[in-house]
Amino acid sequence: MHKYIRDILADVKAKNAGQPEFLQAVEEVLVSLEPVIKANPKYEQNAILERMVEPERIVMFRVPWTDDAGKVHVNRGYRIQFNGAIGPYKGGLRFDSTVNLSVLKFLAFEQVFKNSLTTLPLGGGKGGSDFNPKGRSDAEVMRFCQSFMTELFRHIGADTDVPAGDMNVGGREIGYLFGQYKRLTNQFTGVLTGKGLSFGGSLIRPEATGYGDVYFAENMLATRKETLEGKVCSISGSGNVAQYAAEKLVQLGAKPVTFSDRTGWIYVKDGMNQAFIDEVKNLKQVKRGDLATFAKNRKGVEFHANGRPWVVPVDCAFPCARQNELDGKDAATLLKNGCKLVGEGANMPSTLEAIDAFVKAKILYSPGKASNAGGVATSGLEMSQNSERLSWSAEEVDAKLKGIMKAIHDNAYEAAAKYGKKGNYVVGANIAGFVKVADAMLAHGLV
Ligand code: NDP
Ligand code: 2IT
Repeated sequence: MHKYIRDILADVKAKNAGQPEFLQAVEEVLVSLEPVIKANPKYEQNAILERMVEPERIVMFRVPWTDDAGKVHVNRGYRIQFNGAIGPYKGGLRFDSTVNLSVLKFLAFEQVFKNSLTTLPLGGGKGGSDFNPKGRSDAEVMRFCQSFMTELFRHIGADTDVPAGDMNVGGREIGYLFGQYKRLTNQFTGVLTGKGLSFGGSLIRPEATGYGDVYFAENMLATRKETLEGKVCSISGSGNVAQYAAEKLVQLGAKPVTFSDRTGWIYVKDGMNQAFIDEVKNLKQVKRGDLATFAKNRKGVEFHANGRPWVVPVDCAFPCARQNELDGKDAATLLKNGCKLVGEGANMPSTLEAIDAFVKAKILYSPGKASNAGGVATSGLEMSQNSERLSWSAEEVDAKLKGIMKAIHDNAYEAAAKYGKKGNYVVGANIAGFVKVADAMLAHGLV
């Protein structure tokens, strides 16, 4: 390993002990930057890596709120403004009991490279809270969101930092957050994306991450003169990204056979159709229910309380739930069963060991920061529409999304080929994302 990279990694480990997710994300990126660091001494001379692994700013705050019984709760809120070299900070908010500084720092770090890949002028950020909306009433979620925004509003803005949704933050939460921002500032601006259509949201934003993930897979398959037609596909998760990945797969003639959630996973041997996916959308978006209950007495649907969907033999796998949900053992099972493509919809769903196995096996493997970038890219399109006070048709947005996913694919493919790693999308995505941000930082001087 190049000495500069080795030294920075050691330094990051020493300074961020106790942040395993963040260290994992940094290691994955830094190790793959070796060829570009070697070829360009200017990055080391200007301490670009030292600056890139240090967030520009982290805000942590108290979020007090009352439940429906009048009991007071206190959660912790965060916003990490990681790198603003190429645009306003941009990235989602995650509400989940598993949220901590390590998880949000890994997500914000990944977001910097992802947003650079989108071809749009977006810096990287992430935020959220250890609050879990599951099992809470709408009124409780509203009071939490209002309290959260009462601190967050002073740190964000349409040209400063533009949050959006992530795990457990969807249209309902964005609506409450937007309402409180508007009330506090008396301004109607594009300060959040993923908004409702009646107040500045973009058509196709809810679909964009899942659709984009599948468009990216199509582009990868095209390099081997293949298509998705007839391919059996497993999907993990059953939330926003998973639902629309399944929908696009069905539209393109593939056969999605699994979904998962916190209660377990389902296997639909004959493949899902649109009506089935609509039922899952209703289950998750409206009823806020679980797959265990949903699968009960349902013909053609097997429910498994234990294990993961990766045991099912498939042509393609789409991890769309959470970080580290696919480990070395799962990767070996997928490969043994003939899986030819893994297209990450979630952020960092594969462990370093799993990534290594996919790269070694030379299957088509796309890291989340490339293949799930369609969500934030469409958030960028929402920001453009808000700025020009116009809204584009679904066809227009979808066409732009498709074009962006192809551009991300081609840029990553070419960057890998340029450095002798043809077909390695990990190296390609990291290098293509890195160079644009690094060069902007050099141009800005030491800031
Ligand atoms: P949702 O909250 O809509 O869905 C998350 C899904 O993952 C749910 O089905 C959830 O189960 C499941 N899940 C979460 N934690 C666990 C766990 N510990 N064990 C088993 N299942 C779990 O989130 P999104 O679909 O928005 O996000 C999914 C992933 O995609 C995340 O990694 C996110 O960062 C990433 N992503 C999202 C983007 C977006 O635009 N939304 C953009 C790019 C990446 P349950 O239903 O039981 O809660
Ligand atoms: O991880 C992600 O890219 C997101 N959660 C979407 C961020 C956004 O600003 O749309």
